[in-house]
Amino acid sequence: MLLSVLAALATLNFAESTQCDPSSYHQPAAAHSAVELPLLAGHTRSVVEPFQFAVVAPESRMYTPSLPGWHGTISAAAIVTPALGARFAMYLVNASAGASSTDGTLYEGAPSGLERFLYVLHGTVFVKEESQGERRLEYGGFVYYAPGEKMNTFVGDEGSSFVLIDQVYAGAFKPVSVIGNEAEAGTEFVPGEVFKLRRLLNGSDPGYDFNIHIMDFAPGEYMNVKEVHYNQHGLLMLRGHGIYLLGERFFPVATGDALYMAPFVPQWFGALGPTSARYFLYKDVNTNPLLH
Ligand code: UGY
Ligand code: MN
Repeated sequence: MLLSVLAALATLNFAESTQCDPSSYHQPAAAHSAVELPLLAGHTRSVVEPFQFAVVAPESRMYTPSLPGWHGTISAAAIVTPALGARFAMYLVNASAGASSTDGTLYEGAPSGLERFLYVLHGTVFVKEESQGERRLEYGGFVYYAPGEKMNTFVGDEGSSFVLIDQVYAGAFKPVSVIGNEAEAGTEFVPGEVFKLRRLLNGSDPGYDFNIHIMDFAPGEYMNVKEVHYNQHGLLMLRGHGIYLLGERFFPVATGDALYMAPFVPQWFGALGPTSARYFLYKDVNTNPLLH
């Protein structure tokens, strides 16, 4: 009985698909328009292979109402922490007006040598730094607090959100704090590659032990090098979609997905779809590979 019902359903589906109007094949815009498929119960695209890589899709993120050293209404999803094998922490943070991290280096239990990078996704964040005074950051605005810097950060708007990177400094210099906006960072071509690069925290200064880049791909562009390197990455898809090679597997990724790549994980990205793709990328640099 069950078999005959399934057979009847299969015939029905086949009959429907053969009735598809062939003229619609000539409507690429409709064919490409974003279709929000309802999520299947119990299904997530998130995949975590500790000490190798993680793809954390929005539907599986867990937000907690606290973040060490922060006050006010805040909720943070820890995407990357040392529990995964990483040497840094990457959080996605939602915050309300009035939330703040003041003198963050002084909070109880803060590791000595804490350095921090904050990149604004929505809303307004005010930051205060000794030499540059108070600055207002909106989308694309960022601050790097060097180790020992007072981390005065105040959230200005309801519904603000940002990416936060915390790390314990492993370099041998005294790096300086930086405040800026990605719009002020010139785009660069990387020899042998097609993507465009913007350096927010510039690792060509040996004082910094990580860099932050924004990488842009036009539709159809892909990385030339199938990279394997000793450095780790934290990544947030800011725009578009594509396919990421992690280890030996390919993962479709889209705006909002967050990734971790451990040292030596083979990695490659291709931008698929009709729009350009952009991602935010953390990479640890300038440390002695023998020691880290
Ligand atoms: O600089 C990098 O390592 C960068 N090209 N990696 C990546 O995009 N996965
Ligand atoms: Mn890389």
